[in-house]
Amino acid sequence: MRLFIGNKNYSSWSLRPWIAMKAKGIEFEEVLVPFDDEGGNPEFREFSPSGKVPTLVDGDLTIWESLAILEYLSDRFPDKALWPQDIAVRARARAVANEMHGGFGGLRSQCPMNMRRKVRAIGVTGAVRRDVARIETLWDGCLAASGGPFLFGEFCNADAMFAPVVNRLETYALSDHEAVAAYTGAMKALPAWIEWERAAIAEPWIVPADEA
Ligand SMILES: N[C@@H](CCC(=O)N[C@@H](CS)C(=O)NCC(=O)O)C(=O)O
Repeated sequence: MRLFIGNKNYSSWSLRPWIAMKAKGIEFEEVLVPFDDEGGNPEFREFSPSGKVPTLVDGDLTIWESLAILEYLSDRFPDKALWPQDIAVRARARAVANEMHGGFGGLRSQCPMNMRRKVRAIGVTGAVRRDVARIETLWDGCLAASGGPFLFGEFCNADAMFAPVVNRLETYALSDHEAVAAYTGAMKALPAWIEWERAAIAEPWIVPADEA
């Protein structure tokens, strides 16, 4: 299996399936194709029907869209518990993963993931503040119900979807909620997170549009 990803410093969508596969011990070959301009990279079209990363290639099958990749991995590796076992808990995990995939536009557009950026607050709009408040409520509720350390207990696809948000809330100093601190600690202690962050910091590429 090959996972095509973009710059580790900036490509939040790429981080999602990458961290899920690493955290769950799924073997894959990583193919990093960096963004060469603000509009992405025309080379992405060579392996991705949408022209975007991440894209997973498994034999003859090509899957794009981060959440579809995570769903495929769950089907392909049922023993890896990429979604919670219990049907009701799994439904909630899917709801929060979908909420992340389709929402939080204010936070996503104004506070790009940037693994190498030093912690520093920036002026943000009400849209970002509303996104952060919703994330605090969501993480707090999930952690209280599951007992942590991840949203539904053990790391699952919902955590993969929120992994880049951990960086955003921290690097732009957006929250001092205790649930955010606890979840950030759990995420950043994952060997997979540490491996990604280390590689991201060592990258040479700067994308000015993502340097908020
Ligand atoms: N909805 C897609 C979003 C993918 C996406 O926007 N990826 C960015 C990199 S993080 C990209 O490939 N941008 C290049 C472009 O838009 O041309 C997913 O969930 O995978």
